[in-house]
Amino acid sequence: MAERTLIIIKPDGIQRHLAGEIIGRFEKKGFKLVAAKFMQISEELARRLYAVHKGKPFFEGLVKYLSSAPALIMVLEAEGVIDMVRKMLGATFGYDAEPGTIRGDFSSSRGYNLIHGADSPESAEREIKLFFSPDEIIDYELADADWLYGKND
Ligand code: IDP
Ligand code: MG
Repeated sequence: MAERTLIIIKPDGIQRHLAGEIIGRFEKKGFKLVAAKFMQISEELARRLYAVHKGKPFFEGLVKYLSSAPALIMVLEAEGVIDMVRKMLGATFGYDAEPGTIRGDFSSSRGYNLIHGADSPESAEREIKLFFSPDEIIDYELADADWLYGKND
């Protein structure tokens, strides 16, 4: 099985009608969608997701933001997907993120940066478990896998 990562289109991404745009980028890149869930994240779950930031000045605002309205949570699969997704997100603050990245193209904000992506294999494993049970993650083949992941060496 190829590497998996967890992404969340945060409440501002849904409210600003950017979900299709964001998913489209990952689809076109060739990542395999293996799980998806649309839900309003509870405050408690937001606290667990962002536990590493507990105590920081922005923590309470972050929890409130993430749990304020529905979000779209997805698991994407591909070799190297964790780092590729992080590059596609761009820097944390919208105003710092490079054009061409999701945050760079669509966010001018500090904290309201549209999307979350796990930052390491350990985070990905932990975060996927927070949102999905094993039977909610679908194992299947993409018909164009040879073209998507082909090697010419
Ligand atoms: P990341 O999402 O790029 O991994 P982290 O540093 O892990 O960034 O921060 C988690 C989330 O917390 C960010 O995506 C952003 O929404 C929010 N955040 C981080 N730093 C600040 C801040 O200084 N002010 C407000 N919100 C922040
Ligand atoms: Mg982070």
